[in-house]
Amino acid sequence: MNTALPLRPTVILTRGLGPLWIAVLSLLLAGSVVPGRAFTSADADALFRAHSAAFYEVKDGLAWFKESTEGGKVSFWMRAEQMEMVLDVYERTTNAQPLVMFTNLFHGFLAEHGTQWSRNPYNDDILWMVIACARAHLLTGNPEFRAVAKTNFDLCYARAASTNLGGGLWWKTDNRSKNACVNGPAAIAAVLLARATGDSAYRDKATQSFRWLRDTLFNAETGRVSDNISTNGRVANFALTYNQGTFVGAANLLGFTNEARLAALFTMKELCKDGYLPPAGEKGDGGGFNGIGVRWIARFMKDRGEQATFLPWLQKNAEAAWLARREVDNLSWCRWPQPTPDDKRYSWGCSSAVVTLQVVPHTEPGVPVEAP
Ligand code: 7K2
Repeated sequence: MNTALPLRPTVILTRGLGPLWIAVLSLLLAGSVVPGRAFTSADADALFRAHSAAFYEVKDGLAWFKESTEGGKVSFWMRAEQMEMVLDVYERTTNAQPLVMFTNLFHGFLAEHGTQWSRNPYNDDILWMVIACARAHLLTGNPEFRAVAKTNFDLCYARAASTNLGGGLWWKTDNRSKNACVNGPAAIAAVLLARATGDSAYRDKATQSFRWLRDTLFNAETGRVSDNISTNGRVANFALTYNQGTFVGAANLLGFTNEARLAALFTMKELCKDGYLPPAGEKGDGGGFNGIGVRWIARFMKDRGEQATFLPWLQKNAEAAWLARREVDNLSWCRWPQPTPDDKRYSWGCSSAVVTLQVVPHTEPGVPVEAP
């Protein structure tokens, strides 16, 4: 046997023991392992297909997402983030279909909001859509996506960046608070734009936004990312999975690996119950928070080889999201492991499960996932 190979604790424990003792020990340890847990890439396909069938609408090459199974249209930022969900599908599959959908959604978005989004007072809204477009450009090379990403990042940064409170970007144009949901996304958007344009000034802006966020809203002992700071200096210290996620994403892209790990650990250990991500309200902004969190934590895990710490936890959530789907149309809501009820569902609330199944590596067939 090659003793240089890393051994699982159970292997170390059972070395040199007779078969009977191994059987007894395995029985004792069985409590920490849930047998048969699995989800496959076909399951990831199925959840996306279900979401598209329920919510994706297209007319004359212009697409949008319905707000709910009963109709309507999702808001600006939920639309941007569900476009990111479509890119997650493309990154996993490299199929042409999600790219066609993204392009239709992009043209649908511009048809409604134009190519300059300064009418929207929320800086975070603009930055989410900048991230979606910059990602799409990096995946396809399409200059149309890069052009709007650049124009809108520039106009947003110009109005949002200020030296008040030590730097960072304002949340809204009324300049009353600086929030994690702007500064994490700004750092991510700027790194992607630096890559897309070759202009290193974007990378400097990314580092500045991230450093301000870290120094102002991040607790370096616990990994908590507090939500925002007001002009009077008061910090609202509630932590949400999407803010943890964009912090992890920005830290990872900029090489702040320790900070990324701490914020990811906080999400896993402090925001989860029994390892499950917090159940979100479906109607408001929260429905897609866990999808955003998982997207960036999974990316960090893969980039930095942190699977030993995070993969069992992420897979536990992915499997729960899959198993929570309802029979009638395969939609899965954002409150797994509870099963998805049969009544009205929201597209944004059903996006977290779709994203999670795309970005978390699927389990090996037949190999159980260990409980975190
Ligand atoms: O208070 C901010 C943010 O700091 C906080 O994390 C979330 C919690 O709420 C708002 S951000 C939500 C807004 C995003 N832009 C568009 C608006 O429609 C939306 O309310 O949910």
